[in-house]
Amino acid sequence: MPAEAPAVDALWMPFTANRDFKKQPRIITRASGHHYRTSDGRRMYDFFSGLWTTGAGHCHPKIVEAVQRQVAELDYAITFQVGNPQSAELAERVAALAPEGFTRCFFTNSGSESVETALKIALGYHRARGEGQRTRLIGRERGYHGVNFGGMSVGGMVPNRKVFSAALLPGVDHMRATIDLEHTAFSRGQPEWGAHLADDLERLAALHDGSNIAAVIVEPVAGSTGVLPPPVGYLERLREICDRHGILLIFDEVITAFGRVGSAFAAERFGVTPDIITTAKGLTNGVIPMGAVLVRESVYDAFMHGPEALIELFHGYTYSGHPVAAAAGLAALDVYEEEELFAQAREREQTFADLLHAFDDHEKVIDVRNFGLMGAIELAPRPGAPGARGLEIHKRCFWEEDLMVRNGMDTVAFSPFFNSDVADWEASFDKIRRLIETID
Ligand code: PXG
Ligand code: PLP
Repeated sequence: MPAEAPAVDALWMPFTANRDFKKQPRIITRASGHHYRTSDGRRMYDFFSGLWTTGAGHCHPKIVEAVQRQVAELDYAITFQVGNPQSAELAERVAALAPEGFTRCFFTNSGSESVETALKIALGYHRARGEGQRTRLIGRERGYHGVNFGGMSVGGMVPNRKVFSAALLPGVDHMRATIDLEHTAFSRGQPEWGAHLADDLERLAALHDGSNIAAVIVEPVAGSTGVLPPPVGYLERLREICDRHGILLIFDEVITAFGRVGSAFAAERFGVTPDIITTAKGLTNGVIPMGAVLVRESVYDAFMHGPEALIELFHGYTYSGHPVAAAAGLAALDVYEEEELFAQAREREQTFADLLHAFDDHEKVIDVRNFGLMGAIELAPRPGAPGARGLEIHKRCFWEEDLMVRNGMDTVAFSPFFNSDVADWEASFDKIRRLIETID
């Protein structure tokens, strides 16, 4: 074990192979800009910018200073029935960045909570409009919507659903995933094939009757299940079908919002406007946990009926609109704007795509996918040991190459900083290529 690594016995690590991890814990002790410092003193390039969170770089002085100032001034204030200036201002700022018509913002503490909130808003919306029969929810295979019961239910991540199957929400269906290597492998950006998969929603509307469906939730670009960009025309078609049947369209933008696809929201980049947007991660550049659910004016308005003394949406978290988190959010939005980081991400995306797709003809690679600053290289599984190659790349990058990358099974994923130095990408991809060549 490295010299300064802490004892990790008491820690139950999230989404981690705990026993394997504890044999040789990978510990980060400091971060600055584009690099981490490990417990054994090595400087490591972060090719995942946190966990899709930290596009502006680590320990940005403006955000650090804003948090320090806020925590000394108003550490916390009761959030139910009483507000604070930071959360009110952040709601305004986020709404101003959002696609036109998104005027209201509900704060949470994570992406998972944003998803639960969005699903509850969808059900409440229909009920408030006298359509309480609209209770069915539609997700998609290979979707990831966090780990709480609603999000797991509409999600399509199999291991996450397997153990908890008895407690998943009833009345949920899934559309097919938008990936099929036979047709989509090595697409640059959006695959040309696959718009017709949106018709799965039309089929479900025919099966259940559209008037029973409350909402459909998708990630505009699926992230954690391996970077799956939407086929050309797919999101547009989903929007049309939702309109035809009065179904709310929820975009889960926990990864894609705040610059990851070179715009404030993927909705803006794709020119498709949903009814509800969930966010988290980049909202504070990852500095303090916080999420936000944005809704169109008409969604909010539907709730604003009945006696004014009564709560319209029976929902909220102790930390909804936490002043320190909101101060981090305000500072992050300032940094994004002042440093034109969304445009910087957009400027770099072609170079990133070129470097990724240089792996297209490698014999161990079965797919390469990209959109904006999201990228994935899918390796052929080692015969009889699916996932082994991916984990080995992650671990050897950490220990031997001073490089942080993430793997999900045999897919190695990349989430670079918006203001990355291209030379760092080149050096990192050289390391990845060497590793892919040397693993069996
Ligand atoms: N929705 C989406 C689209 C996400 O990507 C969540 C909801 C849940 O957010 P929280 O904050 O509750 O984790 C996410 C989170 C990965 C990875 O390996 C991705 C996420 C989380 C952890 C790992 O790509 N996304
Ligand atoms: N469990 C108990 C016993 C609580 O009192 C509360 C909040 O008051 C919660 C759970 C929910 O916590 P949070 O509001 O932080 O999500």
